[in-house]
Amino acid sequence: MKKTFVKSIAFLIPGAGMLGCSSEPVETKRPNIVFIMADDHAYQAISAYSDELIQTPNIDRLANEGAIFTRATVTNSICAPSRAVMLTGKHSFINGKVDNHMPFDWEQPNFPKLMQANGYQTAMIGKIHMDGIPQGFDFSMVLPGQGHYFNPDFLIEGERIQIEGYVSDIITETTLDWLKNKRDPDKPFALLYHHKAPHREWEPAERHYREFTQRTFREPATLFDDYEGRGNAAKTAEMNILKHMNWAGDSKLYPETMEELGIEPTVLNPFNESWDLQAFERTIGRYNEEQKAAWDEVYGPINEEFKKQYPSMSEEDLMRWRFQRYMQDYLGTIAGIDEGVGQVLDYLDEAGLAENTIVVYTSDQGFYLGEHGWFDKRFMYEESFRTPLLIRYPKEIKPGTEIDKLVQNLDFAPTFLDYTGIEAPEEMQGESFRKLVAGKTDQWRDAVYYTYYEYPSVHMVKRHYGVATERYKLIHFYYDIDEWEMYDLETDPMEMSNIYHDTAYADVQKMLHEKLDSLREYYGDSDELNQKFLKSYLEHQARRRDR
Ligand code: SGN
Ligand code: CA
Repeated sequence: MKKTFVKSIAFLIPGAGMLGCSSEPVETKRPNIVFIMADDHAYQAISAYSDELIQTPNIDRLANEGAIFTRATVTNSICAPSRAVMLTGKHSFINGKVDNHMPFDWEQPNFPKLMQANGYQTAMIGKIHMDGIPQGFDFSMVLPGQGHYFNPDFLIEGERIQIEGYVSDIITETTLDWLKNKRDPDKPFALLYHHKAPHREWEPAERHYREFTQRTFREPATLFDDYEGRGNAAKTAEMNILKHMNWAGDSKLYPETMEELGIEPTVLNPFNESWDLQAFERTIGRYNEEQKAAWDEVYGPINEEFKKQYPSMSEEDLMRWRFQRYMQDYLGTIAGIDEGVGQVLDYLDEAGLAENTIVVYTSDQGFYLGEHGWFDKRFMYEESFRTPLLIRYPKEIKPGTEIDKLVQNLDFAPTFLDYTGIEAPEEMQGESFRKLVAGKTDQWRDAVYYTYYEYPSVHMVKRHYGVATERYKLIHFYYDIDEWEMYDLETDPMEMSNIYHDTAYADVQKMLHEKLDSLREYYGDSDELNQKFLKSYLEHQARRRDR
């Protein structure tokens, strides 16, 4: 594969700058779609949901001028599987992409392919996290795998190119360039604008880490959770900010600081993996001289201050310090996304496209910002089960709409197809929420189904599946454990106490078991399928370890 290094994105888009100024509105009948997805963006970090941590005025515009969903969830809270569900409208166990490691079959129908076949111009810019050239797009520029924050490589129709700069800015500039110069004004378009941020290891742009490292953020009530009252799945997960974060990559200690203080690199999971020191190399190690100097100027003094405090710090102090460090960097990366979203919305206004364009903002899943002492996702507990969802479409959605129904990422493909007047194939399992969000119906499903497979693996979250209604949740953890958990979100919104064995809830338990069974049957899931995926996962893992 040829590898090129460039300093500006203007070279990358074929025909860029050649169409001249195409600001006249496109075909007005069928709507355009700008589908914005971030990676690991917790709803707690969007001010339309909660303004305790950060202001996101541009993302909030979508809620103010359109709708906000307060209980949007995912079907499988992890990156690549979530994207596969989003594209195909099918549960993981049907589309086959059950975890980050299994290959994705690009041959199956997806909504961009269907739109392309029906006269739409389509583009995919940013993170997709799946091997193979994305199918269904007239133009694609994607990060290989997780991608890097600074000076990242991109795959442009198979060619690998390194671009100097900050990843969120490059993704936004490419998106604007596509809209301005590559878009065919005679066709409606579907544009997937997909950020890498705020994925671990949380590296903000220089202009933001200066600001955010000065701030102190509120701690969640469950930061010091001891996992009593729940089963072994929560107790054995490796997502604790104090115990399982890398000191170098995540908390931004220089390897020399660690050595000086005698801090051992973090070691994780039964395979005794540690990538603590390498994490520094693969993040800050990639910066050019100027970027590194700016980083040193801000993080150098943080390291110095930590060296002074460390000898007298208790475990509790360390947890607090690591939580603040985490928030400063995580939220700093979100500031970069919010600016990008603002630029894209401004362009839609200027070009006269806002009225006829559906703009969606979501994440591939939610994320823990210290709740239960955690970072990362994967669990069917609320913070990672839910995902932010905001949508603006002035023609159909009233400003300030709030929807608390149980929509899922499973519904994106059928919803977009519905808006564009294309029939969704029978095999798609989601439902269109077009009428719901337009206020034309309040009929909606009363329960959703969830599955999670990636275990044993990083963060050690056990395999599980479950059902959620508006009020209750029932989860079954299986494989090397056989435990049921049940929660009443009305009396226990933070999910601190498992009521599965509480006799006062016997009727609820029975009702949830029935719902779970019927949803598994309806969507085509079974214990046999779980066994099949487990077997291929363990084989795949054994092959990797043999190598
Ligand atoms: C990496 C991260 C994990 C994360 C997975 C999956 N570690 O392994 O914390 O859970 O990706 O994330 S890191 O130190 O390499 O960043 S996902 O968003 O792709 O599913
Ligand atoms: Ca993710």
